[in-house]
Amino acid sequence: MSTATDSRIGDAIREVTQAEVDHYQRNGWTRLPGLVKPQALEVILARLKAKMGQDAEVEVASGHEAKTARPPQARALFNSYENCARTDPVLHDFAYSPAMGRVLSRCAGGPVRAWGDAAYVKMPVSRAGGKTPWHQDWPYYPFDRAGSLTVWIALVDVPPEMGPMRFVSGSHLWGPQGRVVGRTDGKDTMDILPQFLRDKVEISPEVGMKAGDATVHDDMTIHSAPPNQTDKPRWAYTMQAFPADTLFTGCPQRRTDDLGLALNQPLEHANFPVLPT
Ligand SMILES: O=C(O)CCC(=O)C(=O)O
Repeated sequence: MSTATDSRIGDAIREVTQAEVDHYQRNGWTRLPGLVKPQALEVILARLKAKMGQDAEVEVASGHEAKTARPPQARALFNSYENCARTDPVLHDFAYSPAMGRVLSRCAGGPVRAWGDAAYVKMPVSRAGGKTPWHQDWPYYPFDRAGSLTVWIALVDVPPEMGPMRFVSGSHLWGPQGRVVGRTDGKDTMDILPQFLRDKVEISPEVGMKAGDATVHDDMTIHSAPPNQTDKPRWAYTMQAFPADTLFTGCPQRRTDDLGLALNQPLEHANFPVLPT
């Protein structure tokens, strides 16, 4: 499907350091400056723009998710292109490369299965873009244990005014704190946290990112992003994974609904391969 030249795109991802892994495991997030080399960013951005348009004006979904629309509250946060790698061989070689597998499995502390990739483009406030509310990712997933994680790669420079993500350090150890998407009262995770946890909240500094810089966060870590106050879309590419031996809980989820997964068994399905390392 892909050529030898294409498959080298994964080589553009550097190794994580032990200090970065330690920071991730202690805080539930870490920064990975210069994770992806510029040449690969250009290729990725060009392939996303070919589908979404130069200004990300078109939303795209591939694979299983294409059957179900994203909830309106989620659509307000970004214009997205879900599961790009399922149909794009070059993006597949990037997201499912051993180098990407090593980043995710070293942070997770063991083998991981792919959950999926996506482009998330936060539109400027002037084009109806909003903030990303404080939330956890994990409460939406059909996993019997914690440990799923996300690598978030800036495809363009993301200065503070463009809305880089912020994390609540240590909150990956606080357990699930509720589902925010779907609430109708406008409250987010920070609003509904019990007071004893709110007293412990320590928010990561708001640091601008250069194109190619990345963060990794545990999907239990509470995180958010301010609105994009610039006049340019904030292009980001994400890849998610979860511990390979996680068992399926049967919780409804558009990514797993109707796949025929067996309750209380590993998510052994072509959509969720164990990532090579
Ligand atoms: O890009 C953002 O503003 C937030 C992304 C996010 O919540 C995630 O990748 O889990």
